[in-house]
Amino acid sequence: MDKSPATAAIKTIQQHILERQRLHHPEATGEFSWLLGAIALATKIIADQVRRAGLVDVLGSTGDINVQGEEVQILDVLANETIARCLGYHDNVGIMVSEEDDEPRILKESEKAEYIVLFDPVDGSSNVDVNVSIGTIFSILRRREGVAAGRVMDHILQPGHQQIAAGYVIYSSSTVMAYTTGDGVHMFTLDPAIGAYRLSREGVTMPPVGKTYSINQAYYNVFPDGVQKYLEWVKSDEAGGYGLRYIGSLVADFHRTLLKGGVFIYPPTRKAPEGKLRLLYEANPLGFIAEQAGGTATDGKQRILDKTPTALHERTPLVIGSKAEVDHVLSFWRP
Ligand code: AHM
Ligand code: MG
Repeated sequence: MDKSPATAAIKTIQQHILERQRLHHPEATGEFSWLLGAIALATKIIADQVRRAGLVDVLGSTGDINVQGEEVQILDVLANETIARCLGYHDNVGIMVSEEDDEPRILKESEKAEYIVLFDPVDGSSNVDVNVSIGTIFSILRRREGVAAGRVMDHILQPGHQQIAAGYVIYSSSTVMAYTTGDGVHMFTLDPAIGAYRLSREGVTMPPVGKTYSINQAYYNVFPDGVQKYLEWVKSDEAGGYGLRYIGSLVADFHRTLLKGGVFIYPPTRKAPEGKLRLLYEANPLGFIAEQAGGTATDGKQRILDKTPTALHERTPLVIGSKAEVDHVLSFWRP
């Protein structure tokens, strides 16, 4: 929107979703709008917990280690259960998959429960203890037709181009939700005074170039040769003056890249040959958003959205951002 926040028309996320649905899918029942509404509600509850971190008991670790070998934060558990409670009431959500759960949760067996919702409930959760931005990422798939009863994984392991919606929420100086259903990327800012997400940017586009690169440089020695070569080039006079920004919360690093342009890179390392980030809850949804905003996402070999997942918690290398900047990386690194 071009207008200043003071004069722009006020539109909530619910109004926006219904409006777009009426425009593009007049046949729709409205079920899908309810689902996005439930996700918005869950993230408002999480935002409230995050805002009061330090006052209520959400800081630190539970002492448990999750299925992926990572320390579970108290906020991870709270957020995961909040999402489950918000989605569980919806007849149309059949399966919930979370980075925090070992196995998918079957919420409803019926075929009418056609949606599968995948989450990273709190991305970058270890950062909450030090007041650094964190986020929630989600991806929505539709149940596949013709799958035999009980074959849950066949519904879940779909390539990213099958997503019917994806989005993220960043909990930061303000709380912002971005989502796409395949007709552009739209952003909403949570207005704490009225407890509603208000439209702040419609049809967001990622700048086609951007002189910022975002990578954990400390792993230089364990990156592949090609990535090391890119990192030498990007600092050279020839590259013409790039800046480095790395927050260590994917949502925050991605949000900046989306708005300002640039590239985010999490390559394979010697310790993590498939990279660290998860295909289903991180790379796919952000890849969908990047593409919808005119950017791109690859694992170095292929488009992220074309990868066929083989396991729930599968990891993938990720290069995501402005087209020209991703191409620069690929000109040095072709695994
Ligand atoms: P999480 O989802 O378990 O919090 O982990 C993913 C996070 C990303 O937010 C971030 O991009 C990455 O881990 C940072 O990893 P590293 O500390 O290796 O740079
Ligand atoms: Mg994460």
